[in-house]
Amino acid sequence: MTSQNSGNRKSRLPEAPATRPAESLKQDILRHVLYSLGRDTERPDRQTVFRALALSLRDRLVEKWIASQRDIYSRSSKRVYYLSLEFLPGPFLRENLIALGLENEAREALTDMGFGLDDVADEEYEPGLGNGGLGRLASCYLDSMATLRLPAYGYGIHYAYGIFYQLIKEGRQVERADNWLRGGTHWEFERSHYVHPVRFYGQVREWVDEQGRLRHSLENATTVMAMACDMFIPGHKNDYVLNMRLWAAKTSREFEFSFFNTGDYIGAVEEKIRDENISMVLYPNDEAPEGKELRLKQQFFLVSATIQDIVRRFRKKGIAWDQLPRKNVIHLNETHPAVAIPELMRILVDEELLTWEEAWYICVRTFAYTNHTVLPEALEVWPEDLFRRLLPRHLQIIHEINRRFLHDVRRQFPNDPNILGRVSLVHEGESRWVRMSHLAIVGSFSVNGVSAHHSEILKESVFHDFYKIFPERFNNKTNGITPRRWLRQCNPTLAWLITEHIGPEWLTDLAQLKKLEPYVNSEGFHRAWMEVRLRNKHKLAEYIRDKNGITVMPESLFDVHVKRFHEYKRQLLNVLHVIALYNRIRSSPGSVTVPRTYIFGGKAAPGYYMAKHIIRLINSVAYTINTDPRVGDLLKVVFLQNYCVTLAERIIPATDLSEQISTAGMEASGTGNMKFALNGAITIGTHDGANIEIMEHVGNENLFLFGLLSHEVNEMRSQGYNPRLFYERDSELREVLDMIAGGFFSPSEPHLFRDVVESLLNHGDRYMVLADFRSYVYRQQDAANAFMDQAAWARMSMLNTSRMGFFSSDRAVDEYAKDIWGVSGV
Ligand code: GL9
Repeated sequence: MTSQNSGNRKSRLPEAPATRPAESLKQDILRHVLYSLGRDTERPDRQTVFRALALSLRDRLVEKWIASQRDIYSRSSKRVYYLSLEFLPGPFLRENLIALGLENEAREALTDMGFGLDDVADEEYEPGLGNGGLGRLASCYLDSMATLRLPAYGYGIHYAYGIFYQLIKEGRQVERADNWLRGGTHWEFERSHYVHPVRFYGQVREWVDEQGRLRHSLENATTVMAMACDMFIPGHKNDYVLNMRLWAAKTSREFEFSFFNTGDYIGAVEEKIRDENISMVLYPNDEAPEGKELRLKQQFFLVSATIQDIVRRFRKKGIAWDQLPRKNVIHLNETHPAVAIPELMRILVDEELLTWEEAWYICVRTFAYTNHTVLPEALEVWPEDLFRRLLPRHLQIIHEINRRFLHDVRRQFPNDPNILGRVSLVHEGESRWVRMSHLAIVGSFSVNGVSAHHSEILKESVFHDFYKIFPERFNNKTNGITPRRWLRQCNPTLAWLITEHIGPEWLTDLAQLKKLEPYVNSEGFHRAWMEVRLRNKHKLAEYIRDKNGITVMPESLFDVHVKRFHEYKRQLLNVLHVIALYNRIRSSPGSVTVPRTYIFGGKAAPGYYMAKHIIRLINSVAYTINTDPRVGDLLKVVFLQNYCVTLAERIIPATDLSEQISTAGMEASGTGNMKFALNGAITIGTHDGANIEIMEHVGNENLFLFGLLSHEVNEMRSQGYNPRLFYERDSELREVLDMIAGGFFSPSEPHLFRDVVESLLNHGDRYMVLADFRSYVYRQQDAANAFMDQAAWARMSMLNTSRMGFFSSDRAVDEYAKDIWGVSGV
């Protein structure tokens, strides 16, 4: 590495030898096969070749990363720290090849060695370090931060086991541990010399120092070490690379030899293992935190190690603490890392000896918070007792933040004494709970929702009191997705067709897709568009045949519902309609004319009974329909197991109709909705989350919205919603529910699905499935009619793609950078 160039933006590390790039890549691969992996270069297997290729790319990434870090450092740029308990990067190989501009070279090098790039890419096993939308969003945003050359860092946890691997066995979800590290890590650098101590438990000691100041310190704490693992995120063909730093827990006991000297060697080793459990597994709960001690430990583990990193870098500058917010912004992805607020307070007050007022001034200017959900059960709270045991000093600090905050609120709202209980950081009732969202709002200068609709709901209901107190903090940042992965990579032929017509600029300026609009009237473009889409459907049909043994017709309407299983996402509403179609086919042959292939996928939280039960219902319905000879090719139902980023990349380009049918007011944004529309699928959806903005962009005539609006949902609830009325009035719905309750789909266990129907009829139908059933059925009929006119459908499809430019994560991240973070590209 040359150092005389450091700080120069154009500085490059040693030039590659002047051979053809493909040849030099091949030499690198062979070198890694032999020297890094210890295999014979004469006949490496596919997995070895994949790993050697990954290592060859890592070489290129680390060079660019070092150069990018020098740039950030020399410009003394303000830095963005994006803290998230989840990242869902998906497979890296193709993404990195595209970003580095090495796809063709890799193809050539591999062909030379007797391998196909597609086969080699299929060897990659993705790191599932997130549950769903929230984690995937974090990864899209890192991609955009790199493409926009922002001085940013992603920080998260290096879980040894990610989200579970889902098997479907006899129709049921079965969870298997996801050992994503079993093949070794080829993308990351483990920095075993680079560790920070993280301290939990213990007691707070109060004492007075020589200057007469009251001091606090933690005694008898348990220490665990956080080791950095770095993964590189390249920008799109811009030589800029960011770092996603994931912390892995390591025992500190190796550093404490006395521990081993007690004679209980095995006992000591067991304790050592227990420490390392902190980063062992991702909690698989979607929007319903479990409240377990280990989870709070994980949160603090990430926060403590990361803040130490931030403070270390800041100290190197040798400037005053009050400059911290001018040089850094810490973004909290949901409340999961919100304990960063009292942790920074603790460092400033207890260690750096700033006054409370000075420290608080700095904190509130440093943190920004994104809320991702309004489901009441998802708003994170921790039992105060648990907090006190695990983080005693942090609880004291939270109490002091609360005391001062409530004091101000009392002065601002002297005539509303109830507001204090509503906004308190600690819920006081029979038991006491720390409310993490209140902490995050009070300790941040910015609070944003993730779609226009969601941000309004935050201001008007969920956080209405806080909006009155801090109106200037609230803002919206509608989610976005990266077009590199979600079009260029997952749908290369469509991407190629687009580039052929409008050039490649759309890859970094998605609004350019607008230039496709003149072509929607060109017959040639139409044909090419539909050919590409049909080819994608053929490929997915093959996959379905391989994995599920079901033959589906590529010409049929591919109607796709893939996402986490949750009652509010209403996979149940979808399957009720499937059953209604099935009944029509049986009772009046000829009434259903558009053949459909229903594709479901998604994981349910392992402890979420109803979500798992609905997966089982779908599989039972699938079995009944797929084996009924009267149905033939008119209807097929497929459940693809283990939905993940890799599988999404296969499914999305082959989708005609995208199901986005959450109960209005419940889906904060959705991002799957954007991926489908970008690839030319038509949305059937509710007036919820980002669906509303998608409608505004693609036009009401180019998607199918239906159902109650969110204020209608609230009104109907407050007036006493009676789902039975819908059951009694609608004979088609009645037949469907009676079949499920009567065991039609579970003949050997007739009562199996009775509780599903009970939840709708007798337990209030919390998600308004029955209230929206009829308008959903009508809208589905509209979709089927539209599909019959293939030319008109093609037009809708093209218009969807061409009008999705707004939903790029580049646009979203650019808004964060300008409106919240106050940073620009280096
Ligand atoms: C979520 C919301 O439910 C989605 O509507 C939103 O698009 C994403 C990203 O902002 O965040 N919040 C949340 O907790 N999850 C989301 O998907 N759940 C998971 O990530 C599993």
